Amino acid sequence: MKNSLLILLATFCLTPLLNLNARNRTLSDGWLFKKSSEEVWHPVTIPHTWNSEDAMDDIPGYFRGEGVYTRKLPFSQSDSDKQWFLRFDGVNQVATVKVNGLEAGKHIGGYTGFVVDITPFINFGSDNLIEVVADNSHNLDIPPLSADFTFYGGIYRDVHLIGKHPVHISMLDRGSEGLYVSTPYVNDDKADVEVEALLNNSSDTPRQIVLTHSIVSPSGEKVAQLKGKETLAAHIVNLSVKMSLTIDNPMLWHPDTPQCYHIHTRVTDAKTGETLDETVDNFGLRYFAFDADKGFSINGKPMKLIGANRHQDFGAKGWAVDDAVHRKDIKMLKDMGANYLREAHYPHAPQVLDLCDRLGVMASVEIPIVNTVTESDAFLSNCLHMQEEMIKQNFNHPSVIIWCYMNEVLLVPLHRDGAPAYRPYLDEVHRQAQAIEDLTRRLDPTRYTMIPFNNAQKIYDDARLHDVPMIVGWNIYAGWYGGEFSGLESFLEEYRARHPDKPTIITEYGADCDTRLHSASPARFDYTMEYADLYHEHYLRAIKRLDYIAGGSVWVFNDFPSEGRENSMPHINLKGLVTSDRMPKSTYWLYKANFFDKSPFVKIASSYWDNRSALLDSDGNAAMETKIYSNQPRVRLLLNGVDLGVKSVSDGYASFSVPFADGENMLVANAYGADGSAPVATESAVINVHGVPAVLSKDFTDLNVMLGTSRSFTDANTSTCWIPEKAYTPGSWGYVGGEPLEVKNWAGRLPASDVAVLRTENDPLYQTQRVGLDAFKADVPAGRYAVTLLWADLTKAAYEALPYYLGNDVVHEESDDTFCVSVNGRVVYPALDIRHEVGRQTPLHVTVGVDVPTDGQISIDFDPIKGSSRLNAIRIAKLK
Ligand code: GCB
Repeated sequence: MKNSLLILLATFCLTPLLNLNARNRTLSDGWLFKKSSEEVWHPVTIPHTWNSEDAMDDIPGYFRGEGVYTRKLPFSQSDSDKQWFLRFDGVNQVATVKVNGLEAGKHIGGYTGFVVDITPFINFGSDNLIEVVADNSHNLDIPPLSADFTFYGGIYRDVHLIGKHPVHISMLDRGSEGLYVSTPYVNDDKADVEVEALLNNSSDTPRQIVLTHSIVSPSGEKVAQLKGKETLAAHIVNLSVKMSLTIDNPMLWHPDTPQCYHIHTRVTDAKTGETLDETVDNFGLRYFAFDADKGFSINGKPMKLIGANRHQDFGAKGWAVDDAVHRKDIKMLKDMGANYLREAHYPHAPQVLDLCDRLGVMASVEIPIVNTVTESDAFLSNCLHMQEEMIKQNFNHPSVIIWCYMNEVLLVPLHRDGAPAYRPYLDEVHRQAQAIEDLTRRLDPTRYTMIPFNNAQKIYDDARLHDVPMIVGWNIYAGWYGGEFSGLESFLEEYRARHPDKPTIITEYGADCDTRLHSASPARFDYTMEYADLYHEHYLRAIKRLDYIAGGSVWVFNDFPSEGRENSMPHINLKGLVTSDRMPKSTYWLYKANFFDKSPFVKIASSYWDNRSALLDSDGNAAMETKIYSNQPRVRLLLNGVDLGVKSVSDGYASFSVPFADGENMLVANAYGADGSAPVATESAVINVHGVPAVLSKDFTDLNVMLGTSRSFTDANTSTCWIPEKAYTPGSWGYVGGEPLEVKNWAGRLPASDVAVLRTENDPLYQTQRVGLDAFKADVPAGRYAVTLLWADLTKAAYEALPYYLGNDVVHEESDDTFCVSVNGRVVYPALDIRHEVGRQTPLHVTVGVDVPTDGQISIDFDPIKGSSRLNAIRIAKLK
């Protein structure tokens, strides 16, 4: 380490940028790929993953092993005067890079970038063969060992080819840019800034250079030029050159004013003035603090951190997404009014934090230690390596305020409380945490550190983990995995009584919801939008109210793939504020109504649900509770031109009972300011309601009913909306006898089974059942009908406990129920045993034609032969 000889502070003229980085280009095309065990190569484009299909199919598991990528890369003779690097932004999870058959570099860890110097392996004047062997196998020495997300394999982020003059700003410090700007002291009046550059000279001769940092303020004013002369010895790597300056009256970075200073660093030849290398970067000046009583403050003012966790996938692409996805997400988060992002559970693509800097989103970034650790030095050493890469690669981002590690690390302790190895295991976790903490504080004393715990106070106390990080994060799911919403507050109170001095964030909270499922009587684990709305309304109120909570990050911004999950949409964790292809759910609008303050905003809840079906009441309407979200104090709702009144908005919403008519409905929501009668924001939605009368008239077309449930479900492909069951009464329709299928987990009864149903996308249609019913009857006008009966056996062969998926310990009772099914006296199945007919978890459909010559009844009768009768759903369509 060496300080610069000469530091020159001056105003200066910014020379036009030579942009030597033009030699920096991505290598996305021209790659061939095959799994190691395969013979045939396939052309692919980077970003790429080999798991986009098998992570979503019906076959449990996905390929975790080795894949090989190759590509030709020509270099001319004239290229030989440069040093050549490949930069990989992310390869999951071990990568071996070969050039012309020789190993040029190896990297462990799927979420941080790395750089390989390929110069010594290049044949200049010819084609070269680049080969990357990627391996996403489970590896006890590499985190994550287990987690609730799919570990997609492959080169799933960009690859860059970079050519540099032999004298250059280093690329060889843990994948960083070789330039670290830190801001050890900032207040409203002045900011101390330290700049460290790492320099390399790969040539055989020493070189005299001038290192210049030109700093420009956010408003474009030249602030300073730092200059130093250096002699770079031959073959020197990572020579550290530090300079510092003080900026008076700094323009502070803040989520509302995300203004960055700009630094242009140049290495020039001391004699000729030739530019040998240069780079540009941003940094920001801000000061912030976490306090155990007062929460978070930035630039001296309190601010609640409000935002979400994010995973890095999109729709069917898995992790192999391009830039646009990252940009869209951060933009959507900011537009929701959020000021905070937790990159979960690993560092995301570099573009994410660039955008956080520019849009004003504060971030915490973490390495992927999740659920458990391996008690080995090899594991710890990989963790330390990752933490160092993460910090160095993201060092200059003003958006980063927290370095994080070890998510819920005691969720799956390798040894149970009371076992002899329990205490040594906790000591080992503590040792590893302390080592990562010490490294973090040494590398970056300007930011906070955090460990997110799962809600099990005792084990974290036993492990003394509270003592290690500067902030404790709590992942709390009271009211989802079990208990009541109010469990949130009682949990936090208990914790605060034990650890009154620890700054705290709610790092996770959320409830799964499937935009296809709705209910007028929402319940825990029904996956309906309405239950998630209630959950978030409660949590949001608490987070706003509790001053000592620094903030909260919703689990999770986007629905994301988790291969082992089974629920209403298998392989997907559905707790997103937006779907996996980024359609906002109503919870997204709830947050926007509470936190977005740039312009007046109003939104009708679930307006995407524009094809509904519902039972008509005696007035011929289908009344549905409808929330209107707004950041304004009052909202008015009009239905088909009729004024439903003005209501005050509280905590971001007002609720209306809307008497939807059968057919097309026009909803118009107007938002008003505190005074004034003209709306300041308006939104309209057309909602088609397929009204189902209690008494089926000759105009009726079809009746689609799910049994054993109060949910309604829309088939996304056909827009058919299935409504909940009701009991039969003479003149009407419905079931006779029976009970909803009883599904239980450790926390009590669940409203639906979460067994994945194979060969269908419409799992919810089959995941509820009426057991022991005698009949389903419909009194119908004369005509010809098609009656379709739908079943699936909801027992499961074997289940593997997923630690993070606490709903998955459902008791699946084996049944070999056998029953006779007849329609209007005609036997359809003399002895139906669903599982023997089609297998477990598999849909069974049968459609029966029924002629009703005069007004009468369709009666589907069930006679048990062994055990109980069952029915999952029924469709009665009038054909003639
Ligand atoms: C958690 C984990 C996260 C899971 C989430 C869930 O506590 O940290 O990885 O995805 O719960 O949805 O269960």
